[in-house]
Amino acid sequence: MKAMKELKQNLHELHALHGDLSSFVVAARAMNLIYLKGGAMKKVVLNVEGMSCGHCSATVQKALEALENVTDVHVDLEGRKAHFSTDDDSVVPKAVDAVTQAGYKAEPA
Ligand SMILES: [Cu+2]
Repeated sequence: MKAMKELKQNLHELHALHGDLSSFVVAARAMNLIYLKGGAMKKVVLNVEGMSCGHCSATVQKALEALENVTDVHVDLEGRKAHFSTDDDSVVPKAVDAVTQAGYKAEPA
């Protein structure tokens, strides 16, 4: 846990420099997550069929954002695609299921 202690010390110094608690907490969480998981984030693209308006893309967006280990969700209505980041490959079929449950057709691009 020595590395963790050093990480906390570094973050404390960062905090002292910037004096912004919220960004400090966000940075600490992100670093803690990377430290604990040791995994690299991977970008995933799904082909999504059936979206016809902003309401559809918002529905797909929400369905994906509700999943664990999914971040940076971006739904491209015109391009008929959904993009997100994850460090967990098992999330891809779950994402396909979530979009399907929301009423659209999805498959990994
Ligand atoms: Cu729509």
